[in-house]
Amino acid sequence: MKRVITYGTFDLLHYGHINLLRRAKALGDYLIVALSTDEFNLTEKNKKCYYSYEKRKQLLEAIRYVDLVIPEENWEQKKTDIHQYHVDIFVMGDDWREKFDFLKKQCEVVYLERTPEISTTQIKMEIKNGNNT
Ligand code: C2G
Repeated sequence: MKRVITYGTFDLLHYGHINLLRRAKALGDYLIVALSTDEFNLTEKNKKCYYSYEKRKQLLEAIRYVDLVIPEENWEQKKTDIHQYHVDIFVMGDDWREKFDFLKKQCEVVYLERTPEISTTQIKMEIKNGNNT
């Protein structure tokens, strides 16, 4: 069984996230999503989430591509996660290209092309401006 892991906030879940999760799962048989906690988002990523960790976790667990959701509490846990969960492939969107190449010693590292023209920030802005696509 090939095990894949990816990390993120996944706030205001959108089709860019789904595209990423679908392609990540297609690389293996079991997909783990390490979901950024509210505290990690606030203190380390300067992100105030619209949905709480529990609600974001509930949404991710409802996605057919996702097999397990674990908390992402700090930047340093990736090496331990890869070991603890016997991960074969680490996947991130290519906005993170090269940032996690240090993990290549432990597993395959794959950067997938981001879906253009959609982001949580953009959704928030369009709602604020009253635009609907
Ligand atoms: N993503 C994408 N296309 C988009 C938006 C996001 O492919 N239009 C991908 C990102 O590249 C990332 C994943 O979806 O791989 C989750 O995106 P975010 O929730 O924005 O995650 P991020 O804030 O980048 O957190 O330790 C790593 C961090 O937790 C990543």
